[in-house]
Amino acid sequence: MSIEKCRIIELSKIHDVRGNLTVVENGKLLPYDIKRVYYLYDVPGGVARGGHAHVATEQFLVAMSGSFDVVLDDGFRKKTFSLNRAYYGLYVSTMVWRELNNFSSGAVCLSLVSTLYLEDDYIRDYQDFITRVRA
Ligand code: T46
Repeated sequence: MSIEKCRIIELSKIHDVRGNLTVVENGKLLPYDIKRVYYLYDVPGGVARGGHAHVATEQFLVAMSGSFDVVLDDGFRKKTFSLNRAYYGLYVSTMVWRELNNFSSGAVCLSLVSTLYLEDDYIRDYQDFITRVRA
């Protein structure tokens, strides 16, 4: 899958004197049905997460708090996205290697996922990934 499919998606921001509210509804904005939600938090400074690709899973990553970078690689091109607001996120398509790094203190990464958890969906070996995407 090409890295071109991966993109920032803006969410609504409903603002009033009490603060902001952002909503994500299934069937709207994201190009898949949300089947799972997980979040990364208390990530120690200097640590990277990810380091794999997914065969069938699509995800939408949001910096709910703080900031971090997402480095995407489709086997031909690499692109880095910096996430630091709760009202937009990064859509990550299938067969894209991702690494998350540069986590700020207090960063929380929310992920809205198209599949239930299945370890068989992960490609955790980079050479295996390159072989598959270049085949
Ligand atoms: C991704 C990046 C951004 C589960 O049991 N259920 C789950 O839904 C998930 C996501 C993980 N796990 C278990 C599997 C491992 O034993 O939690 C442990 C840590 O998972 P992992 O090493 O895959 O964590 P990350 O941060 O490297 O990757 C995660 C997601 O797995 C991945 O899809 O894109 O966050």
